[in-house]
Amino acid sequence: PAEPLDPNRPIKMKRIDAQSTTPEELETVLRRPAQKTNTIMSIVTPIIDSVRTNGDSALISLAQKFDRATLTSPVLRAPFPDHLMALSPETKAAIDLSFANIHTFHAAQAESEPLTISTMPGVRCSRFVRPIERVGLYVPGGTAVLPSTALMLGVPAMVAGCSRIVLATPARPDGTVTPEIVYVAHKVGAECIVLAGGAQAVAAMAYGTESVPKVDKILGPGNQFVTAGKMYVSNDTSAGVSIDMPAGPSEVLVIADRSANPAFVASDLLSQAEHGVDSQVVLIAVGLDDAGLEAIEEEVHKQAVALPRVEIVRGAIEHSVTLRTATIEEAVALSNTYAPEHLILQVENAAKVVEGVVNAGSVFVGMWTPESVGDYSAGVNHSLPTYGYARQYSGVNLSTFVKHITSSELTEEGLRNVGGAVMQLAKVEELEAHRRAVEIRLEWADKQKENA
Ligand code: HSO
Ligand code: ZN
Repeated sequence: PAEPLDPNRPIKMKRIDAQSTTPEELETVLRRPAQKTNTIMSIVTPIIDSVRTNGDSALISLAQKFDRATLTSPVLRAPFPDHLMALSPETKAAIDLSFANIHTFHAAQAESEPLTISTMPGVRCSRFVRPIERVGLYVPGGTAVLPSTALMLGVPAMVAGCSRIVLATPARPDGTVTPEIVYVAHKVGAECIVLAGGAQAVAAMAYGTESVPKVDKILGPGNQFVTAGKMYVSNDTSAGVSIDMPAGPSEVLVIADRSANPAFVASDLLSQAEHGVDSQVVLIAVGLDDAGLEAIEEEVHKQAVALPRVEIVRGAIEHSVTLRTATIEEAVALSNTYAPEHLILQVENAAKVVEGVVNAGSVFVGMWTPESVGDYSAGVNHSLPTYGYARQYSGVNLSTFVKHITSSELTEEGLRNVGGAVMQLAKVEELEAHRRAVEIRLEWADKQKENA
């Protein structure tokens, strides 16, 4: 039998010297664990099928099975009764302040004027914005309640002008939802809360049920079942639904130099580690000697053992790593390779270092900026690309909730200016009707002139 683990064993990150390590080895160290999507898909598919065929009654029995929640209806509809969103004044004030900051930052992202330009005389091209009409926002349940995620998805949807906002979150065993989430749903103008988690929530919003409205886009983080569900429905053309981005476990990469306060560095690493045992935590120590590293390691252990979620932290820290580099340039290059969801810069001239950042979801600049402020209240969004997808995806922002539509408007002069090129290319593609659509107009115009 395995020996019981010593609860006092050190909570310590693995150390690696970047300079004495080959780039290939470094890549292996920084590689995220593989996601086993196939087995998950085989669990998720029957769940989605059952929601499609049996609608509300499937949601009710799945809530019983997975959330141990007894529901009479799978939907809580607005206006939400006051007693379901009763909060302490402190919590209400905190949500209100965060709501205001997130609102301000996302409203500032609006493109107020359509973009219009003449590419040639008489050829006017425009691009304008319209909200995605119906959006479904998934707020995970699980080991923590996350009203902040409801804010991060709901506020930009509201600012974008989405006409129907549907929120989904698993119910508690008594069939209710955390009052904080109900309050946020109320503030962002959600029309209902779907009392479902996992792939069943995704399926309900993708296809609609008797009481769940079908949506056009599904957003929000979640476990592997939620992620697999989102992948499934976004690949099903009969659902006609898109998703925000692929999701993986949450991550942070902290770059710290000798100027950093070891206690601050440790606190940032731990805030990420407490999210889940699968959280990815990376520290890049720039120019730190052994004593400097030990100071951070001591803080990590000391602060970790005092945390309520110490066992989750222990799990995350066990597969986390510290890389030591000589220069900030090396550190930034490694970070760009890893493409972290969150990048924290506790270094001298941190603002200057940001200029070198190419791949990251969101950057936290300088000693006064813990990730927590962005997670909750600063105004930036916390729904960000993980798993290296910061290389090609943006975090949730205002444009996540809109489409760009283009328009062109030509005058006769405009058609004369581009018509030749259009007709020539149509000829090359042997699409005669395309060519004629121009020619017929120009001939008609010529005739008008002759008759004048
Ligand atoms: N750091 C998480 C978001 C979060 N933190 C929610 C606290 N609550 C992923 O970006
Ligand atoms: Zn967080």
